[in-house]
Formats: sequence, C-alpha cells, structure tokens
Amino acid sequence: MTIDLIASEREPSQLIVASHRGPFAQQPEGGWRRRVNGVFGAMEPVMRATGGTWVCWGLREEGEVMPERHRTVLIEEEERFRIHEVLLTGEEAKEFYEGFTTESLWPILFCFPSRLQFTPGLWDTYRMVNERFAHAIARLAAPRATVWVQDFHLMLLPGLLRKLRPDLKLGFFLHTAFPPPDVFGILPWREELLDGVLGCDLVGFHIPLYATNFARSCGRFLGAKPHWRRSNLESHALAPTLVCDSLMHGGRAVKLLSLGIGAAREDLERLVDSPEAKAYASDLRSQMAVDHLLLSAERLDYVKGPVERVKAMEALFDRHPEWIGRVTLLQIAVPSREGVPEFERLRDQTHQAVGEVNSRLGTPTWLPIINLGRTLPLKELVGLYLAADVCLVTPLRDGMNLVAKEYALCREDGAVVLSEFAGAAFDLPGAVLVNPFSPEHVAEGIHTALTLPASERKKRFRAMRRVSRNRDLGWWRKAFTKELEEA
Ligand code: GDG
Repeated sequence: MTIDLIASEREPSQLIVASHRGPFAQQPEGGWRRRVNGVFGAMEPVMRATGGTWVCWGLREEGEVMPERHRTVLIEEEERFRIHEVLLTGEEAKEFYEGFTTESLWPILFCFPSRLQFTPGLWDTYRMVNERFAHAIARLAAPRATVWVQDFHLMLLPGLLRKLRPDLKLGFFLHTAFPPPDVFGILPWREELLDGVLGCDLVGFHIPLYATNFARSCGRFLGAKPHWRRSNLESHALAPTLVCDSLMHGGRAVKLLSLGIGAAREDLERLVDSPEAKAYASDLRSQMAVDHLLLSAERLDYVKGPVERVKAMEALFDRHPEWIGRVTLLQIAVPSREGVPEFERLRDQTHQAVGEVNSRLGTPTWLPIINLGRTLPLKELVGLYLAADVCLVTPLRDGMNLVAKEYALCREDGAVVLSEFAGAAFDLPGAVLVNPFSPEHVAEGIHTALTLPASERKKRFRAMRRVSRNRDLGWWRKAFTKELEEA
C-alpha cells in the first residue's frame, strides 16, 4: 500500500480521533512506514473507513515556526483522512512519552507498582500536552462533532475539552488494563486523571473487570456514584462479580462500556489469500526441519513477559524431553520504547535468556528458540501465522492482545496458549489458558496444546475463529460509535 501525507488547509471536522501518536512514521530514506502498535494498527483501518481527522503529536523540526501541522493522508493516491499534529520539541516529547506515560502510568495500569518511577516536573509536561491537544481539537471540531480519545496518554483531554466545547460528543477508549483502586491510588494525580476521563459521555474498556476497577476508583477517590449490578459472568480470573454500566459524577451521567477490540479482518484476509503469504509459510516450514513450530509476536515490553516465556520453553524441554529437536519457538520481539534504559535492559535480558537455553539444549541442526528483534512486514507476519502450529500469547498482563485474535482469524486449525491475564482470555473461548508467571504451568499448557486430540483441537479452534471473525475491528468500531451516539 503506498502511503503519502500532503500539507493541506485545515477544515472543521465532524469526527476527530485523538491518540498520542499518529499511525505513520517518516523513514530516513524517504516515504512512510506504519508504526507497529496495537492502538495505531487498529485505529488506522477505523479512520480509513470513517474519514475525519486524527489528532496526534509530531516532532517540531528545526526552524519550524507553526505550533501545529495539518496534512491529508493519501493511501493508494486516494484521500482517506486528515492528520493534525500538535508539535512538541524533542525535550517535551521525551518528558511526555518516555517520561511520564512510560515510567509512571504504564506500570500502574498494568499492575506493576514496583516498576513505578516519579520524576519531578513530568506531570506538568503531561498536563501541558493534554492542554495543547484540547485547544487544537476545540478549534478543529465542527459544531456538535464527535471526538474519540484513545488511551492513557490523554486522560485529561476529555475533561479539558468539555470545558472548552460543551457541545461535543466525547468518547474515550482505554487500550490497556485498569488496576484495582489500591494500585491506581498510588498515583499522586489519581483524582485529576479520573476526573479528566469522566469528562466523557462514554468510557470504553476491553473487558468488564477493567470497567469495574475504574468505577471503584471513581467511587473511592472522587465520590462518584456507580450503578452496580450483579455480573452473572462465569467464574474466570478476569470476571468480576459486580459490574457497572454507568456512574454519576458532577451532576452528569457517564456511560461505561466493555467492548473487546477485534482484529482487522479485511486487511488480514486479503493477505491470507495472497500467494505470497502461502508461499512464505510453506517455504519456512520446509526449511525448518521441526515437527511443530511455535510462534510469539509482540512489542518488546515487560508486560508481555518475554523472559518468562523463554523460561517456560526451557521448562517444557526439561519436563518433556520428547520435544527436544522436534519443537522450535520463533519469537518476534518488535523494538519498543528504544532508548528507555528499562526497555534496553529487557532486550539484553531476553537475548541472554535465549542464548542460555540455546547453548544448553541446541544442536548444530536445531535451536529451541529463534529470537528476531525487529519488525516484520505484515505479509510475513501473516505468513508466520499460517506456518505456526501453536501461537504462544503469554503476557503477564495485557489489555486485550490482538495477536491471539489475528492468529485465530488467519487459520482454519491450530492452537493458542493464552495467558489468563490477557483480556483476550475473557473474549476467546477454546484457548489453552496458562498462568504466565509460572514457567512450569506454561510448559504444561504448551504440552497440552501440542498433544490435543485432533477433534478436540479443531473444536476449540472453531470456537476461537468464530469469535475472531464475528467480533472483528469493524464490529468494534460500529458498536462503540453507536453507543457513543446514544450516550
Ligand atoms: C495495546 C494494548 C491491546 C506484532 N509484531 C509485528 C506486528 N505486530 C502487530 C500485531 C498486532 C499488534 O502489533 C500488537 O497488538 P497487541 O494487542 O499486542 O498491542 P499493544 O501494542 O500491546 O497495544 C493491548 C491493543 O493496544 C489494542 O487495544 O490489545 O493489550 O497493550 O496487531 O499484528 N506487525 C508487523 N510486524 C511485526 O513484526 N507488521
């Protein structure tokens, strides 16, 4: 797909999507590439389908005098949507992204308080960036336009916008998990953050547990009044007994919605049907002389548990030596937050763990784990989905996890070993659920997936595939926007 961005005059927009970054990055050699990330990957097809303006931040180039940049996105030379960038200096961007959102918000939202860091002054940058987004959107939005804010980088934005433009319809979707109040309450800015999100008419989460945790925090820290009802959900590590569909705050009702995001079915199916993806898969399988290929694909991030997964593979070979020489894990670790020391350490720890297992168990003709630390073109990733017998999705915690859904959507048969702490475990029936904190537990899950009788495996996979196809990205977008219209 050819992508181009051309400078254009700004025009009032009826639909605005705001996320901290845009979907495309300029390549040093010229041209544009897609950023690899669940949120941008999901919102770009949404914008292609709906049009409108995507507001994000961009880097202010040397000598650039305008505070914002407005462009039209051409895909295959056709105008699809607009991108409006709020320009930040390198220092502001670093404080906002690598600083506050990465070191303070990310670990709390995923329940890793021991990784939390506070650097003085960064909260002010976070607020300043949210304010700049609010002023930009207040100028761009047509009367009574809809604004759909994405994710935790912009939690203050809805509250700020409601003050500037009370006529707007405001929705927010959180792509991460949301922790219980005892963990969220660690943040010294908890009240302002929650109050900011409650500026919306509708707040969406992947699964009911996150909505419940959010409502409990709003009740505890803001005195908001959630309407609780019994959930009647089946017992599950991610199923709350009480759920909340709306709450009262500051004299207004705010609707809460649980709506698990789905995979970009049309784009994936086009690739699955392409001769290239099929040829890639069959070449790979004939070159890799193993009975079973396992696959994991993710951004390199401690929440995804890359080192824990390597330990689980080692436990598999120790507990079930019959798999030695017959099973290989291909682990794709897309670079993420490059330059942040904690993430660079994680990359080194992952390489070291893979090296130890490979040097202990590998042979001149077989490696237990192949680790690729780079981004593959999407058609190759789809080729890998087609080639892999089992997809390993074992994050320590994850908002949803699209890889599990993409794998299920691309194939007719296979197996998914899935962390019980990924939102996908709530959505996807048929996966082999495991506790990712326990290498032995994951190892047994992999063994189970590899030895499922064919009829049982097919039955499980059919259930998974049905959900992934029916509740795809288009379904998610339509369901969210319908709820927002009615809010
Ligand atoms: C957040 C939440 C939530 C992966 N490797 C390659 C590649 N990918 C693509 C996959 C998938 C996406 O990246 C990753 O999806 P995740 O769901 O793991 O997303 P996160 O980036 O963690 O983002 C997450 C998501 O938002 C959506 O709400 O599910 O819980 O953390 O689409 O296909 N794509 C390419 N090459 C790769 O090597 N091209």
